[in-house]
Amino acid sequence: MRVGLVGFAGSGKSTLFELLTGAKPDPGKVHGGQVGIATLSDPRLEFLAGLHKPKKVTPATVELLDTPGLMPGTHGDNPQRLALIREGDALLIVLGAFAGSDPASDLAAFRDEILFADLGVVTNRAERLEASVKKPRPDREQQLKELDIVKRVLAALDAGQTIASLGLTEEEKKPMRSFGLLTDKPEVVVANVTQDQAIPESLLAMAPNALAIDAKLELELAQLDADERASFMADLGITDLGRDRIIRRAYDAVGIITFFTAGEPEVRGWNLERGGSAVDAAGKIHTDLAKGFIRAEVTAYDDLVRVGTMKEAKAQNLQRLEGKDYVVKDGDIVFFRSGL
Ligand SMILES: Nc1nc2c(ncn2[C@@H]2O[C@H](COP(=O)(O)OP(=O)(O)O)[C@@H](O)[C@H]2O)c(=O)[nH]1
Ligand SMILES: [Mg+2]
Repeated sequence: MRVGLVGFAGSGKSTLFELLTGAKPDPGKVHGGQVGIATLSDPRLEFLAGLHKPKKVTPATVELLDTPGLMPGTHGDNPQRLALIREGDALLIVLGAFAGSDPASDLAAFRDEILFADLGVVTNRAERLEASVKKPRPDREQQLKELDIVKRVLAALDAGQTIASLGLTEEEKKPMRSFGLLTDKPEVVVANVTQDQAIPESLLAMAPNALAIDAKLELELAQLDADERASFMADLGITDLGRDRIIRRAYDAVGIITFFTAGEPEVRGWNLERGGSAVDAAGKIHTDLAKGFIRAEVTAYDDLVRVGTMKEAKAQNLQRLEGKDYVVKDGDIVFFRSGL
């Protein structure tokens, strides 16, 4: 799972990148996109670690890509700059909401830029297909079908609508998947505010789920030791931090859930696409585990917390044996039985 930090230059992307990943932004790397790893802090992992006392605790992670950001004004080379994030699963749009910036108009301008960039890509594809279907060829039927969809997408983009808003099926989107269309990606909107500032109403009108963070202040807090941090937070009246909320929201936007494996060597959180099966989950750990899949022993996290121990969960028949097609739920603790 990869999430691109995007927005205009100077909005606070690199500050947020450092806060979320702990990696120093490297000006030499940002041009090609700097990758960092953010961990999902999860109280469930701590509970499981308390039970199993493992040698190692490994949280689920997400890859973040810091980008140079767009230049304000008319398009310019923004479509090329945006090409960096075509492979991402979601856009984390960072809007400056400090020092007189206007995050609502920046969001409008940003959305305009991604529409424009997609329009370029899709127009190209439409032109190629138009030329191609004039000739007799074995996949002409297929191409006609694709052209039909591409034309619908073009009409939507022309009218200022995103591809996501069209509600196309996965099957319909398939031929366009390799283009990494930006207006088809889920968005997480973050207003980079100064301290106690609220998100402007004008921004909430456009992005009701926008999150606020003071990236610079939180980065400064993150660099303090725990005691100092607690006392600064008390002085400033800060009760919770934006960092975890943003990572959690990125997971939800992409549609990723967490399942756990728990034992003495390691307690670990894993990412799985929502709706994924037990055998999909096994494949996240190792291809052999999926190939040799026999059964999954599954305990729901809430059941475990209620009864207190794995042993008790087993005694109360809360440890279920599930087959390949079982749809894994967020929080499931899974032990895979494999024949390989
Ligand atoms: N006042 C204020 N300045 C910030 C904040 N966040 C970032 N900055 C400053 O804005 C400038 C640009 O930040 P940076 O993270 O490099 O932006 P980027 O171009 O989007 O990567 C830097 O000088 C930051 O110190 C903030 O929350 N408040
Ligand atoms: Mg930067």
